[in-house]
Amino acid sequence: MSMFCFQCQETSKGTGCEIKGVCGKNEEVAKLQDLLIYVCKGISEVVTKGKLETDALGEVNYEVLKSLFITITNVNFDELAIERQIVKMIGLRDGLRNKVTGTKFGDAAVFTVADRASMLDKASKVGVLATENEDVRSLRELITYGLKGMAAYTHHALNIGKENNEIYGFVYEALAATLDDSLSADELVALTLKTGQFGVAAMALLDEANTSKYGNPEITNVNVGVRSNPCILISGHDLTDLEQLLNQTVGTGVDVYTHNEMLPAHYYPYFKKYDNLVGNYGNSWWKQVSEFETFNGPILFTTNCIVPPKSEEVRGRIFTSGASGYPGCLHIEADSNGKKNFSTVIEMAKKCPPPTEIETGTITGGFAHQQVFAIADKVVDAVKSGAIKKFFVMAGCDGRMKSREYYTEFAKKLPKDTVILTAGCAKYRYNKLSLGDIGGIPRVLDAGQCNDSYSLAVIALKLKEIFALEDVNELPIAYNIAWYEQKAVIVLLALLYLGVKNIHLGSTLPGFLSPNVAKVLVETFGIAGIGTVEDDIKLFMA
Ligand code: SF4
Ligand code: SF3
Repeated sequence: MSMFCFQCQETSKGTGCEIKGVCGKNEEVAKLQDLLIYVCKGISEVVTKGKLETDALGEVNYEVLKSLFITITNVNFDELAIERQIVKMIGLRDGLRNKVTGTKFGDAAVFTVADRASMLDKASKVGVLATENEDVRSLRELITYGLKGMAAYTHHALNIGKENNEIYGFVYEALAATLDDSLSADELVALTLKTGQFGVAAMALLDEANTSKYGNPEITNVNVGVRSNPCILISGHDLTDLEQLLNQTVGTGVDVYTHNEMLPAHYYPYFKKYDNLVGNYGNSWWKQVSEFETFNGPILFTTNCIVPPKSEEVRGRIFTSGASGYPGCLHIEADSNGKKNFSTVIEMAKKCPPPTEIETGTITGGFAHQQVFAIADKVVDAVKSGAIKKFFVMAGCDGRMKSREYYTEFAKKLPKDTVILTAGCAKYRYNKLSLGDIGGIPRVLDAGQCNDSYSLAVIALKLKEIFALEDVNELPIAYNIAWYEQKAVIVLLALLYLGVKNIHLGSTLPGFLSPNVAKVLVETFGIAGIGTVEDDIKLFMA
């Protein structure tokens, strides 16, 4: 076995990628990512044992978040960038460790590597399989993947200038705990739930950051057709990159289109002032293989999901920023003030043909908490009158597996008196269907990006209050969630922490859940997989 990774839903055979990632990640990248996680654990050990105050750790906080983010599925395939990050993190770790005296540290806090070869050698000893007990391994990875998702959201909030030191403190505490052999399985289960608690805090922080800067999302029809100007496609989740790109393209004659998880940017009042923010091009991430060919212009990835480009022509048009990276693609670094210079992207756009139209029409979204509260009376009346029988939370991720067709079928076959609440790229499986509305309330309410699943939780808690219920599980809301990468893991843990039971998770259950850990999730939280569309609808509607 040359590598081992089982962090995402598409892991090979449902058990683990061992030669090359289904995502395209090669052995070197996989191993370097393992080592990057290990050095973050070492830093966490130094911070926790040394009782270092997180509010004095500015750069370290930022780089730990970025390192975790780099290792999320489809974020960064660039060996050199990851190698450089490892070197940087070892330097930061050693700097911190030198401040702590009289404490004995474990290997993660002290190991050294001289070059790429020694990094790869070290990585093969500290990856996922270094933990022999499969239940402990499963819990450690579940926590680590939750932390990766949390780090991504916290990183976005930090880019907007919002921080929460308690989140940093928890990240260090939890990462350090994954090295601690004295912890029992029960203690790790408790830490898993605590990860969910901080997941809620991270999503709330990002929600506050986004809405305080860009306003509250509002009902919006987003154009999916094209204009005839040269153009740039921006993908991923980072709204600050979009803001900077729009400011730099104003008046240049270059149009900007959103892609995949950047679609919800259109819902924010702030972005409506840009005439050259034209619409959304294409569908969810995995369709980029053909859609980037017809887009014709440069593509900027601010985060996941990157699919390795098939042609040199397309690769030459891809740019990355933030935690993302791809070998041979220009990475746009921020300066010390967080400013990014996108002039190379804009100049390339001017020389490219306009996009080829692949569809026309609009998609509707913008149903984050504030917008839903604004129509709350209507929603509550519809529930009371029986016009709406049930809500289905179908948030999460999309993926390329055939089994994902389930979600399109499910949406199509749901009874007409039901409403889908969605967030994340999972929505592309049904957001272009004509599912109609119930008394003016669209049957698909899109809150936004995957982190905006937070809005769906806020809405559920508000409904619980309005209907004066004891328990959030008494609401007519069913949860049929699609997961793919680690942000969906933190969303899931957050929902569990909020007390949501009987979540169905698909299209397959995580390969990193050992039979015993899966049993705990089933028995304690009623977690289940998916079945056939007909059976599941019957079950949910019962
Ligand atoms: Fe495999 Fe997913 Fe890991 Fe990629 S991220 S190597 S597809 S488990
Ligand atoms: Fe999608 Fe990659 Fe998860 Fe933010 S962008 S939800 S998969």
